[in-house]
Amino acid sequence: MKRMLSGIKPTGQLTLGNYLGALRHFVEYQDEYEMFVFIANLHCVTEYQEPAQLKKNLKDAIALYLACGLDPEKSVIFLQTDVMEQAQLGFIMMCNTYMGELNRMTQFKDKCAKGEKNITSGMFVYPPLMAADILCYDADYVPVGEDQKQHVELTRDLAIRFNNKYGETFTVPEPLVAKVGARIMSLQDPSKKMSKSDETNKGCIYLLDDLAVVRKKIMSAVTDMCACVRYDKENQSGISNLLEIMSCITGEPIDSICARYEGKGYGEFKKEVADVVCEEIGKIQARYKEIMESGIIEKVLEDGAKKARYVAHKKLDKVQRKIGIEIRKRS
Ligand code: ATP
Ligand code: LTN
Repeated sequence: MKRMLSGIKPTGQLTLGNYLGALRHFVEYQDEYEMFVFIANLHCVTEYQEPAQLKKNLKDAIALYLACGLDPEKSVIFLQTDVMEQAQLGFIMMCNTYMGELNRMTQFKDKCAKGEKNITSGMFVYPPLMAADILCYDADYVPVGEDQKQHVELTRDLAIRFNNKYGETFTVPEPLVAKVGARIMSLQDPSKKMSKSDETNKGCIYLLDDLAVVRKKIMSAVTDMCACVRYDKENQSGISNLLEIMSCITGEPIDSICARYEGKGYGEFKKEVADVVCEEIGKIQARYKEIMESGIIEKVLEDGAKKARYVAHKKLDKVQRKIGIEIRKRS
């Protein structure tokens, strides 16, 4: 069975973008692949997070993983910091990554271009840690949203470089980016990705938003003057985004939705999008509540960490022997 791995970094509450671009696919794939899914809590602290809030976000994220349908019987679900091997391999990967490569990472370049002050060195070396997360488990595939593809591509380069230098060690992973829903845009500024760190909050739907708030955000989503429900990302980016959201959730092809709305107004269309999104999120929230009350989260994480550690430990041992920094086998 091929192996798949992915992670989410809950620096805020999980969003509809995280769900449609990533989480939903983890659930779909868990029957077909050996699935490893974790919370990237080390990646979270590359920027300051208020500790109590971060702790809450981490727990909510695990509960949402389960509420969206990840099944601990089928998938290994764990916290990045519960498997120290990942951070240790992360350092070794940093030693095999060139500064020039990290300078070219879009996420880092965007931060510099925005003139962000005090970018940490942890942020700069974020990609080799992500590479270690993936390579520790010999993942064949990494399902991610569009914005993370470049990091997985760097991981491939690092794996190939290491294999060439030290002999066959790592599986070279492939990014899996869905055709629809890989980049859900902000409802207020459809030229930007829907992001947890949205300052206004109005353009981003959080999975734990009150349903009345979700409806309001969709009804006030930015559209255009064309008065025609059409998929045209260039000229009608707001409507195209809503079409993608609806198609992702219902499975109805975008063309067919457009055909149903011929001659009809945006109000009616938005109302259906709001109904569809509220129904989907409502189901997730009901399960989230049950999970939070059940107290199963700690047990899921403990079991997940055990299984993940077993795999990562063996891989790190192999790497350390290959590069010559280990004399005796670790127990
Ligand atoms: P931020 O929004 O603060 O930039 P993020 O949501 O991109 O953070 P993660 O939570 O780690 O960061 O992302 C988890 C997964 O969700 C990644 O695979 C990412 O590509 C995907 N993802 C995030 N936002 C979107 C979006 N708007 N549309 C589709 N996929 C997304
Ligand atoms: N960088 C990713 C989160 C992440 C990840 C990973 C995703 C950390 N390690 C390994 C896939 C595989 C993000 O910001 N979304």
